[in-house]
Amino acid sequence: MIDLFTWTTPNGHKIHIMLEETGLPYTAHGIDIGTGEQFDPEFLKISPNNKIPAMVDRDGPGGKPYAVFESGAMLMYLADKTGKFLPKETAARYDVIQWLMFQMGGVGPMLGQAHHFRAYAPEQIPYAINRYTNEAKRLYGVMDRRLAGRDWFAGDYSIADMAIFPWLRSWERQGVVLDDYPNVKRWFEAMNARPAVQRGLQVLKDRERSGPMDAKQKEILFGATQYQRR
Ligand SMILES: N[C@@H](CCC(=O)N[C@@H](CS)C(=O)NCC(=O)O)C(=O)O
Repeated sequence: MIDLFTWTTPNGHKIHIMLEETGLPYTAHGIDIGTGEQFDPEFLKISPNNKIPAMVDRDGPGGKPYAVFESGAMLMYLADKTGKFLPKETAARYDVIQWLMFQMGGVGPMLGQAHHFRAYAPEQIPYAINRYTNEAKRLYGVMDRRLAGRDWFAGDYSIADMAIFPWLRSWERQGVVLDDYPNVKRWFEAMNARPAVQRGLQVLKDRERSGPMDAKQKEILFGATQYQRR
């Protein structure tokens, strides 16, 4: 049994999708990052960077509980545990890992910043908006070229696809027009059509924030609470 500590955000959705695709039994525990639950000392023991997702595999290596944080590491752990969505053969395996790392180091942070400066920043800063919107568009271009003549990012459907997809769901808020990237759009629609992806997106949906972030939530995520020394 996996105890998953998560929320309804792109990094959470990656793991929901993987757990649904593999069929591993799991319980999703909501960590409401808008109310500061990510700073609970018990949560910090398994997620020292105060971010979701994190998990405890009650049946980890050697039959002992094992905790994992960082969604890329969690995807690799779950893939190795089940033997699914990450090939064993070296070249095929590293093809997937490269595109997983591209998501972790590029797509997530850069699209996140585009979203932040376009939607959440208290002032509209043209330099920041242009910088991250341009970077978002550049990354969509990289993905569009990669997906030309391919169904998936690296060989068969893999954890790389699961990692990238949730970040592209908010393309409008990143200043991107999906129609400008036809290969990404085709892949996105194929992802969206997968039943396990649809189930993954429903996890904790009833607790999802409705409407814009309020001042208290912004303070917790971007203000003094975030930078308090613990
Ligand atoms: N590199 C981390 C990023 C995780 C992350 O940024 N999580 C966000 C939600 S998508 C979060 O928990 N934010 C709460 C906070 O920063 O306090 C991963 O991929 O797991």
